[in-house]
Amino acid sequence: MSHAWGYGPYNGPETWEKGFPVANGPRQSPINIIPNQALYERSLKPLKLKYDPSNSSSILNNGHSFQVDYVDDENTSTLTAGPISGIYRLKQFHFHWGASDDRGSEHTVKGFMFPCELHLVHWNTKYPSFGEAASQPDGLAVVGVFLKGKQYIFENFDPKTLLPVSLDYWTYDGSLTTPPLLESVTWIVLKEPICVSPAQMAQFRSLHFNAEGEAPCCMVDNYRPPQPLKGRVVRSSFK
Ligand code: 1SD
Ligand code: ZN
Repeated sequence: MSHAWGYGPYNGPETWEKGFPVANGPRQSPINIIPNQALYERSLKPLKLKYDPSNSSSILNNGHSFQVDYVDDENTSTLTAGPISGIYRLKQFHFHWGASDDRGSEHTVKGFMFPCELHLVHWNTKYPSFGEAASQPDGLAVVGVFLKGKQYIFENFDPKTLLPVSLDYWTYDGSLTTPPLLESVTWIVLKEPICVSPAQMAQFRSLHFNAEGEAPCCMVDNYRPPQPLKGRVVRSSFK
């Protein structure tokens, strides 16, 4: 394996606590969302997403997922309002998915797993860089979008095309879902899934975890299962 941590039997989520004790911390992600236990809060504002497609810079297989990176030296692609204050800049987006359609999302809704989950990762510009923001309690904001089968294809790199019609969301204080599992994320999970075709899911599953020259190992099941809520409240922007 080219990475110490991964999603296999010997380096998967159950083993991460050895290298990263915060795996058992008070605000870990993902979680199971139980809609009728979420607290509707009228004061939760609509999300404002402003994305400039010309900021996308590269697409890569990072060994855990595939990821599209954005240039983030100016406030050109940003997330504001919603549950956060200040300006958060888009850094990258990536996906988590299963080997088959019955699993793959990290967040679950009433125990239901979607085949795939998109994460749009933003950092708080009150800190000097993504790296510094990533260890602050209000450093990151990740928008999670569920993907379900089986209707149409999205082909544009404009992240806005990856969003559903409704921006109704659940929000809670959580963490990165991969090591180092830092507890720095305001999670914003959209209620409405977007649709993806079986052909496109097949393309995700045809990616490889391994580096060139290593034994081929399909990139599937790259999700962390839900973690204990530990008294946290999930709030919703909708009734
Ligand atoms: O899994 C990603 C990881 O690849 C990296 O993007 C990190 C941010 O530095 O975020 C996690 S996640 O919590 O967005 N899944
Ligand atoms: Zn993620």
